[in-house]
Amino acid sequence: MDAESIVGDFRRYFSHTMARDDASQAAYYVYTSLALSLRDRLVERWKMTQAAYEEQDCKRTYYLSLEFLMGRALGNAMLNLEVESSTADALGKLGLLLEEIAEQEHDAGLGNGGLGRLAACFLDSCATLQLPVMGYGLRYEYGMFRQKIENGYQLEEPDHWLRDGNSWEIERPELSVRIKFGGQTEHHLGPDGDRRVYWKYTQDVMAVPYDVPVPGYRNGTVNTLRLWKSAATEEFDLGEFNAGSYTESVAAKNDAEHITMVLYPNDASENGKELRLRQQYFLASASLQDVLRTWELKHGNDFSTFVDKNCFQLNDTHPTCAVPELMRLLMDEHGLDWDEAWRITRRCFAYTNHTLLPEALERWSVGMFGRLLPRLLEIIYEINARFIMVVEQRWPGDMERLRRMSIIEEGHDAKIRMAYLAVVASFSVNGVAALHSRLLQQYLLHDFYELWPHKFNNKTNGVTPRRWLAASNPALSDLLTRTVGDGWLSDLGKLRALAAHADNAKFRSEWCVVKQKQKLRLAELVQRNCGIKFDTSALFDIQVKRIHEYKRQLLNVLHVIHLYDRIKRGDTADWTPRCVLIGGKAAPGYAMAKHIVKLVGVVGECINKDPDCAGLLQLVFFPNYCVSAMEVICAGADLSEQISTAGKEASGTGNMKFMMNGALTIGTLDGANIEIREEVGSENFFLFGLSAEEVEASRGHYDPAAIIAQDEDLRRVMLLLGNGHFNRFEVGIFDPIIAAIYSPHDPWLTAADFRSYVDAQREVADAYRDVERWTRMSILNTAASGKFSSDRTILEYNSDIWHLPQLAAKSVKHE
Ligand code: 26Q
Repeated sequence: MDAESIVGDFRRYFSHTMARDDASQAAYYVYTSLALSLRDRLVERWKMTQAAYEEQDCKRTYYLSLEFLMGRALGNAMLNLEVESSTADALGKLGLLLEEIAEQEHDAGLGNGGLGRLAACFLDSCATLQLPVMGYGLRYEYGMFRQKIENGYQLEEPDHWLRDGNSWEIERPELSVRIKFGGQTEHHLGPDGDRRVYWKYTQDVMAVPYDVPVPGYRNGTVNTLRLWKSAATEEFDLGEFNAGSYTESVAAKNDAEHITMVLYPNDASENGKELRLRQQYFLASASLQDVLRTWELKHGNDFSTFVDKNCFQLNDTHPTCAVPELMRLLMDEHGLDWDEAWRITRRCFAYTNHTLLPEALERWSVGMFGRLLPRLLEIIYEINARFIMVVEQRWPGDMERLRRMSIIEEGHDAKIRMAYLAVVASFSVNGVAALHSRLLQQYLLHDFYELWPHKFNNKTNGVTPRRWLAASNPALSDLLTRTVGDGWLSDLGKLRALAAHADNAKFRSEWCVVKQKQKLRLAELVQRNCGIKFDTSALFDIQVKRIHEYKRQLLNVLHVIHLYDRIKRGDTADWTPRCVLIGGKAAPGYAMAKHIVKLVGVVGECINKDPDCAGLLQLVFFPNYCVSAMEVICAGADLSEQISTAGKEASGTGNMKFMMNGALTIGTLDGANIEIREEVGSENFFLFGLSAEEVEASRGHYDPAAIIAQDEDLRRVMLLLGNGHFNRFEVGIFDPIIAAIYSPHDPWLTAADFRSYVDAQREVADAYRDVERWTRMSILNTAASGKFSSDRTILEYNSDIWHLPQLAAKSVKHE
């Protein structure tokens, strides 16, 4: 672990494995050599950890997710191995800058946003808490697209992140499994009278696992993320096809390899694509076969203790094919009867819901599902038939309720309701923030809550302070350690002790120095990526997240236009200079989201080149927002925009990253904002907007035209938008946006919250001008952020749902 030995390995990898010399110091090879040197050090701990789990034969949880948004691994590995500063020094002596080397790594962008990043934070916490948890996901060849901006519009570019290789993964072809698609089922009566089902004439695909190490924080534990890649089976190359269909057979090989080719870049809806269902089943089947294969090695066909040793956490409904797949494997492959298989299944699965938006709920067409997965459809029908009997018993004769609760939505094109299937098959159902969990129980899943109240629980999200504080903000971390001592990084509640220092002027000035330093870093990033020089003495006002109407980037822009209007009117007494940064990706098929990106661009262009705005206001769209960008952004933010329509954002997790780094939040009573405000106190949070209940109550009598007519500021903003002030040469491009704001059916109530948003922003501006007050509030935000460590979240998952032992890997070493 000493720097000399790491650098020694590094030199050997560079000169021998990479076969480079000093003349070809292509930065990427330097990075790869360092990554391999560190990986070697993880591998030893990895083997130890797995041996410990094996030896203890402990219960394990499998986190099934279509997305793991891991970002970069190098900095994280160095932090966790505690070799960062010594290695940086040793490399420095070779004339190499660690920061520059680390920049070479491609983000592992295997996720859309919140749900995928949550999975990554959870893995980090599980390893740090020494919990035997393994992630199962897909090894997409192309991760989340790279966002380019051309003429203000988003262009998607494929992100071939594996092109230069991935030093962190280890291929395990010997653990490949076979996945079936298509074909048909045959039901046979065996000699002893029991029914056996055979799924035949299938087109099979191989699943090849790639393991990625997940190191815990300085504790010797290394857990595993296992990612599956699809590959053609041998048959495609050999027999089966006669000479004449050679090309077809090669094409079919291609089909197989397409399954894990690309991540679907939608963070809601765009339902019903067959390839997406293939991906979901591929993940579910490969992962379950993997678990059952290891089970068989030890226990043969004895499944009597299976539920005591295995738990599957479903990250939303995306991997819910695992439910009927486990039933199939237990019955058709292992000979269990229905009741035994069902008893096991419903005690192994736990389901996390991440959305209340009806358009984001997964429903698969029965027809398509049956063609692709005929055996699974039979099983789902049987699960539903038996479930319907339970409902019938609880509410005799209540046909309306039967229809409402059925897993199969009947109709001209019948659909499978995946959320209902997940609820029926799980022993635990959780939302991701207190409000969200309550709304699930009261509305979306109310019938199920009445039937099985004991299944329902809340697990408020969290984020890992290792990445989102220690790695992203070393200057702040140093100050925190100097102030509250060691130990806060694995027990974030310890940050509470900071509060006592908020009244200390010297401490506040140290705090400001750190923030200023991080704002400079962010300003440099903005300059590099956007060509605009931010004024680092201004308020850094930031909204980065997927572009979606419910997140209301539009409301943010309306406020910026209002500020611009004030400047143009000369209403600038007591002005607080502001730099507004908006970033995020739009789903490629989401036209309105793409209009919003364009709007940010043109309004920004108008403001940034207007001399009247100089020193007062800037607005920039940040292209290609991603994990590694957020590491710089969250450290440099003053103000965090969390302004979704109340009741729509399940939790949010960016809000937590900003808070930890000392940003103040302007936000609605939505998702985890409510808990953030509770923790920090209402006086340290800028609240505005309707509550979730008020949002619901407004349905049917929302009149935006009247609101706009009565609010002089909003009327002027809409005038600027409507008269083409920002789009002189592209007439009409914002008509859809204007129409949406004016629509009495606007589900996001943008106009309704404008006044209270602008008023809250006024309070923000006033507070920021009072440096001492602002700094106090900033310190108190970091001090109160302990609850939002994913360590707390994971400890709750473990004590309420998983019940895993915490295994100290190191102790095994000494035995
Ligand atoms: C569904 C069908 C077909 C293709 C894609 C999808 C799909 C993919 C990703 C649907 C949804 C997602 C991602 C959802 C998501 O990120 N939700 C967010 O989850 C966070 C973690 O719990 C919350 O903090 C956010 O509030 C929630 O929006």
